[in-house]
Amino acid sequence: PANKKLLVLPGDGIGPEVVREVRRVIDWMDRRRSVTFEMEEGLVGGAAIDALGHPCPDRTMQQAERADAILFGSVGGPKWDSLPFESRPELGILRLRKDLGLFANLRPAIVWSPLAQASSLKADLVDGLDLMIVRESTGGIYFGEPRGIETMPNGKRRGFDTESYTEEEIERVARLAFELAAKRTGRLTSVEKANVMQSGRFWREIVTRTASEFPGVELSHMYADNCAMQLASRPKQFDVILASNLFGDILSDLAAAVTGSLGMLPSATLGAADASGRRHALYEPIHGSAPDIAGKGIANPCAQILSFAMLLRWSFGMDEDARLIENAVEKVLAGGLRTADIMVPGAARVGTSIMGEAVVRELDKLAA
Ligand code: NAD
Ligand code: IPM
Ligand code: K
Ligand code: MN
Repeated sequence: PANKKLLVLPGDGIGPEVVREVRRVIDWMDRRRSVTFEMEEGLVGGAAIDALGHPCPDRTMQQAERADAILFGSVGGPKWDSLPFESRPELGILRLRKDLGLFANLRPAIVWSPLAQASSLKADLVDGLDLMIVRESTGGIYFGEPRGIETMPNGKRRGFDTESYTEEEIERVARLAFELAAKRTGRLTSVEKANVMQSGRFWREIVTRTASEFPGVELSHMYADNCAMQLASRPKQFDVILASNLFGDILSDLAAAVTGSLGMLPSATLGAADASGRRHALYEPIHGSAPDIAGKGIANPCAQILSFAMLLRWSFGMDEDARLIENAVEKVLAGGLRTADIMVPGAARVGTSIMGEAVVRELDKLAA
């Protein structure tokens, strides 16, 4: 098969530690000659600030433009916390999303059976859970203008941001969510606060209008606060959840806790397809650089490995290989190996690299 151009951006903290484990999986695929990746590595976040003075240098953007898919780690950390707002490491991921037009952030939350015990909820409430959060990722309060910290005419200071969504921004992410729902169980829950926010009212209006293009999908609306409560108490009622940039960010961390750990959840962030069907896409775990455990070799690499599986499925149509990797991860968990974040009584606690090695061993067995 033709070479697939892959850009790897490990970033900061546990980012490079968990990306290293994906490399094992990529090496394994190379050995099997199932596919050849043309890999390039780039700088982003604090690592890019240290080396080149910018969290997302133009060089990285050029690499990203050329790539067929991007595997992203995580950015940020205490070392860069006192930098001015415009030069923080987090700007790295925000620029990639914005400048590549990656408007739809897909965050599946799946409870792997062996992990039901690790959930913050009772096992029967989550066993078999399989939901997909579609988070808008280039608009809303993350990018709205005006924003800033200023001194008002009365001498007092204020900080402010703007939540704003255009018709097109809502419509394109809604369409993607409807298409996904149509391929799943056909239920879509759109989340906003139409009761208090004008942008929320508008969101509901445009999503409702878009629904007429998808008669097979059952659309319901839910206020974001209620959705948080429902996720934390009866998560299995949901199939696809559609939310703004900010609400989607918060609800997906909540969904992670329900599935067991932030260390398990991958994501895909997709742009629009061009005439030839090519689209920019970035894959990353939903967790951050975890400064509290960075450098200790104990981070869970599963979210990063599963992000690579999503990359194979969404960017390269390699469903079979994606499923193989997912099955290998599930087998490792079922076999009783656990990183600290998903530890349960009776399991064997292991570090990042033992976990990665175990996934490759299971791949060997599954492919034999
Ligand atoms: P975080 O996701 O980094 O960590 C939250 C908690 O989850 C921590 O206790 C951490 O140890 C744990 N955790 C996260 N991933 C884990 C893994 N793979 N295995 C085991 N435990 C894991 O969130 P935070 O602490 O709020 O943020 C830390 C830094 O990361 C900040 O600078 C933040 O801005 C950044 N961040 C970046 C991204 C990204 O790169 N897309 C996402 C979220 C946060
Ligand atoms: C995420 C993170 C980012 C976000 C930050 C680091 C900009 O929390 O990817 O979920 O808020 O989108
Ligand atoms: K991340
Ligand atoms: Mn987040």
